[in-house]
Amino acid sequence: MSLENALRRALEDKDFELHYQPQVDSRSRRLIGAEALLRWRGPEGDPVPPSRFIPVAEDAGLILAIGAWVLEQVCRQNRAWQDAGLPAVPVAVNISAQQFRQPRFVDTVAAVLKTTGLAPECLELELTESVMLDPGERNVAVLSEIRAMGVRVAIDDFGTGYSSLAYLKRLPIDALKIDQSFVRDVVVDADDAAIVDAIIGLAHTMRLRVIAEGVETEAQLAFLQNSGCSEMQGFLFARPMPAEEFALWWREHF
Ligand code: G
Ligand code: G
Ligand code: MN
Ligand code: NA
Repeated sequence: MSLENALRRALEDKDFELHYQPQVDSRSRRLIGAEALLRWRGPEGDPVPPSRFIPVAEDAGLILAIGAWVLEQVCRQNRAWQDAGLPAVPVAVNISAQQFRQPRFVDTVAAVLKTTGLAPECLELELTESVMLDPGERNVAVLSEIRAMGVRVAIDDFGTGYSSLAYLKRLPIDALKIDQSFVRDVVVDADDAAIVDAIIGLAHTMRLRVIAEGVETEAQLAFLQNSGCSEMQGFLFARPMPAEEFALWWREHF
C-alpha cells in the first residue's frame, strides 16, 4: 500500500496519536505550556516521522482533515486536563500552510473552541515564516482576528525563513520560537551564538515572548538564560510524551 493510501486509511480510522512536549520556565523548571506533535504508525507498525508523512498528506489534500482532527483533539485534551484539576496553560498546535490559507480558518478555530469549551488563551497556533511569506493584508487580517479571539500565535522555526523585519513588525503575533538548528551549537559556534542573541534581542525589542527549542544540555541552557531567554523546550527537560505520561510529568512539575 502506498503511503498516501495508508494515510487515507489512518484518517478514516483516526489512527493517529498526539504526543505532548513540555515547555518550561528554565529557572523554576515548571511547566508553562506544551507543544502537540502528531505521531503515526505506518502500515508496517513502525513510527513514520512527520517530516515524511506531512508532505505526503499535503500533496494528497489530506492535511486539512488531519489538521482539523489535531486541532480538535488538542483542545479537547487540554480541556480534559483542566477538568482533572491541572492548571490552565496554552498548548501549541502546528498549523500547515494549507490550513492557514483556508478561507474559513478563523471560523474553524472559533468553532473548535466553542465545541470543546476551551478558553482561547489556552490555545497557541504555531505558524512558520513560510506560511506567512506573503506579507499581504490577508495574513495580517487573519492573525488579527485570531488574536482578537484571545488565541496566541507563535512563529515556529524562527530564523530559518525569510521574514523581513519590516514585515515582522506588522504581524500581530505573540512569540518567536528559536529554531533548534541555532540552539544545537550555540555554545561552540560564534555565528549561532550571535544569531540566537539577535533573535532574543529582537523579541524583547518587539515585546514578544521568545522560546528556545531543542535545548539538550545545561551549557545551552546557561547560554540562553544569560542572553535573556527563559522559556525553553527540549530533551534536557522532557521528550514529547503520550497524553497520560505527559500528565504524570506535569503533576511533578507544577
Ligand atoms: O515531532 P517531530 O520533531 O518529528 O516533528 C517534525 C515536524 O513535523 C515538525 O516540523 C512539526 O512542526 C511537524 N508536525 C508535527 N506535528 C504536526 C501537526 O500536527 N501538524 C503539522 N502540520 N505539522 C506537524
Ligand atoms: O518544527 P517543529 O519545531 O514543530 O518540531 C519540533 C520537533 O523537535 C519535534 O519533532 C520534536 O520531537 C523535536 N525536538 C524536541 N526537543 C528536541 C531536542 O531537544 N532535540 C532534538 N534533536 N529534537 C527535539
Ligand atoms: Mn513546532
Ligand atoms: Na520549530
